[in-house]
Amino acid sequence: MIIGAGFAGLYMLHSLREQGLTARVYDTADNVGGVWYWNRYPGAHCDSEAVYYGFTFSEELYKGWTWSKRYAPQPEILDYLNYVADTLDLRKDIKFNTRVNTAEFDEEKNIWRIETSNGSVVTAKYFISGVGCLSSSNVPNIKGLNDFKGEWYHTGRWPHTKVDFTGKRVGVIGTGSSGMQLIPEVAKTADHLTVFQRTPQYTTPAGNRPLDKEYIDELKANVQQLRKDMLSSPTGQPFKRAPLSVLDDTPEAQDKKFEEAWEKGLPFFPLYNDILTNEKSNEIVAEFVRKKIGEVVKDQETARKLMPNYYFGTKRPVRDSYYYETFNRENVSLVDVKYEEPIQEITENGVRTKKGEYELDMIIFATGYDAMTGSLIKFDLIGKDGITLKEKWENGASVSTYLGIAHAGFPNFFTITGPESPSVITNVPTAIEQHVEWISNCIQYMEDNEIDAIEADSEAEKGWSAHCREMAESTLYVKTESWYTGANIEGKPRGFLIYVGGLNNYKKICDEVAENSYKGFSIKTSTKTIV
Ligand code: N01
Repeated sequence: MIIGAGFAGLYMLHSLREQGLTARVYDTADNVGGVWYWNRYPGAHCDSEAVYYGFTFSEELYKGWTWSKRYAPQPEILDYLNYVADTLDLRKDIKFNTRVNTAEFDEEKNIWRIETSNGSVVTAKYFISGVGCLSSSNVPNIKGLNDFKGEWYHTGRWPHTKVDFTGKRVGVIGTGSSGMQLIPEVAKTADHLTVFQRTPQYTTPAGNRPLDKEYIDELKANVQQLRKDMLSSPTGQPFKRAPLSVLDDTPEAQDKKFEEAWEKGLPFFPLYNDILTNEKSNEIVAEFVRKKIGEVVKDQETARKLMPNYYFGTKRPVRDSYYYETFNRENVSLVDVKYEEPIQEITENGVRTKKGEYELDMIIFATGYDAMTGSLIKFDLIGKDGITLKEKWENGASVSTYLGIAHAGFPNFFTITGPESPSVITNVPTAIEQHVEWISNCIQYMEDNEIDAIEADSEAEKGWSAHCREMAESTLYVKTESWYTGANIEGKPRGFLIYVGGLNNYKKICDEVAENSYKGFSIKTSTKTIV
């Protein structure tokens, strides 16, 4: 039993079926796609390069699909996932429009009993979450939203019908990846766009462009090599970081490299190896981007408001298409709701800040997600002794997992790209492939050895969580408030629930655990428990 019909759920279903098992996926949507089903806002793109943003486990599947652009727009990614579902004939085992309400482990029988929104109760030996890290939308609790007479939307729950901005006064709250992709699109047709910014973001140009046929053909001819390179890289993409500190270069050489990356739309991180670990190196990159904002944005007061003052890349770095340029348009204005005029309430007619009311016909919340844990504690997931995952994690205050895949107290339950795995700081489909294959192998091992239940040990879990924290502490990530640390959600306990040691190293650790007869797990057969 699998929840979620996005990248994770689709591959998990295929993989288990290939093993000869019976598997079902449940999803609340009426079609496949996961986040790419819900995130239909104008401008939505993936900022991982399209040629790497897909499955490589099957050469035929890879060769049968051709991406049109370097960074794929959302409709194309959704088409791709439909192509995957059709090619692998997955739909017959997916129940759409169905929410999992409760899942409870039966210790005597070693099965999961799952209740769904359509009233059915199903049982399964294995229960697998493919809900993703960013699927629980966050609409902030701002006083008065119910009184607003205009239209309002959240980017992560965008309607399937066209939303027309023409001639309207639109307000966008939030300037993360979603807001920065949406804002240039809204500005094209809105009468006026007001951007309510709490924290400015660093972004560098995406340089999106059509892909050459020769380039795609070459990748298709070498899928196995591509797959190897992606799985053996820290980020799940076949890039190498230059073995060089920013400080090893002269200011002229640094500037030349950054200028070239900016002009060509190349990512900054592969240029040096210490941008996220060395404060001085980071500040040089940050200052370069601030200088660029000052050059691109004509009104210097607006430019000043757009300049971030925290470590570059410690909030999820964004790649944009004409974001800063959009603030040169006559019909766009920027409101700083952090320092200058905090939002006080939403009124019938718009948004009231400390300085006054902004009349609006439409409000768009680009305010992100209760990330990493939100979707996993939204439903009643009840493990041994009647303890829910939410209780175990003390509502998020003490999240702890084994490898981000398994959970003490929750036998035969697995999370694909769960908290404390590399997940969101890698190319997610690659991380998903690694997880799905590890889980499939684990299940095969259980079936081959007539194992009834496998459960992470508390001590192994504690060790893994401590290791994750230690790795995170060695980076600058933990020094910035972001959704990575839970700071975007009011009242959410802080933590850093991502393994930052690289997908390549993480894969080695997971493989070693499996090779050592699932070290750190307790294994239960019908006759004995092996620790
Ligand atoms: O969400 P976010 P997102 N009042 O949390 C602001 C992935 N993604 O949907 O920074 C006012 O990043 C908040 O302010 P602050 C990607 O991993 C990928 O944009 O918390 N403002 C911030 O500016 C990404 O990182 C793609 O101070 C409020 C914004 O809302 C992740 O999804 C595309 C507020 C939220 O930014 C989430 O991105 C899109 C309030 N009460 C998304 N509450 C790709 O290209 C929040 N904010 C792959």
